Amino acid sequence: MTKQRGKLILIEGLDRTGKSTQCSLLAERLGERAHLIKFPDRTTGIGALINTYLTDEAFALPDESIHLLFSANRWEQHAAIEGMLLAGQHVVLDRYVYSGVAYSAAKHVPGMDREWCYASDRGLVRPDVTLFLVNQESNDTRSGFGEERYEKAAFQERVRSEFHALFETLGPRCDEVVTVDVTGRSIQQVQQQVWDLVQPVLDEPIDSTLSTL
Ligand code: ADP
Ligand code: DGP
Ligand code: NA
Ligand code: NA
Repeated sequence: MTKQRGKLILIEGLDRTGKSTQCSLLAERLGERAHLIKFPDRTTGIGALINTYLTDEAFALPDESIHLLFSANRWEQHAAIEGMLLAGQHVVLDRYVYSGVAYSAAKHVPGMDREWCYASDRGLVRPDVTLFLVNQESNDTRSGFGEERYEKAAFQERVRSEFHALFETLGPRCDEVVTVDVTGRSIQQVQQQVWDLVQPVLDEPIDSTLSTL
């Protein structure tokens, strides 16, 4: 029997909903068969530019340009992700394509609609499951909120609407997007919920072909 490919597990959500916390805990629990990749990956040259854009409001770039840089940053890891999955490793992603579409489309720039924003990510590996963390309460009391460019309550509301609209337009693929309500839940409670959702996906038999976005 050929070796099962690994599964691509994505955690999405607004800023400070607990994505990074949950991704680390999940990767830790999955053990040595798992890799954690965070987007944006600020460690590359493109990532350094993105970091400057996010942390320095005075750093000006056209909205189209920064969108394509975020997308290019995901493409930088494409071959590595493919390789790990085909080698039987699981990959946990902290943000990915859906953040790309939701944050950029939320700017409401003429011409930058959801389709345009999605286009540059077409061909990336499709996640096997996406967990969308939602906090009904505002995240703005969570530590660190407000430090970066997009962390403003009004803009976050627009991103929230874009995420919902995007998941609705994905149609049947939406079966793979599961909303996780983190409101009033402790880190440990959310972690258990995440684990209960991910475990059945890990066990699902699947052929070695990777599908793409
Ligand atoms: P994100 O990656 O979504 O921006 P983080 O995982 O960095 O969010 O968490 C943001 C802050 O909220 C951190 O200080 C973290 O310790 C805290 N936090 C994460 N999950 C919870 C939770 N379930 N309840 C309370 N605080 C949390
Ligand atoms: P994080 O490091 O997870 O806090 O993410 C950095 C910020 O960048 C966060 O506000 C979400 C935003 N972001 C992530 N991906 C994209 C993208 O592809 N396009 C845009 N415009 N913003 C993104
Ligand atoms: Na952030
Ligand atoms: Na994070």
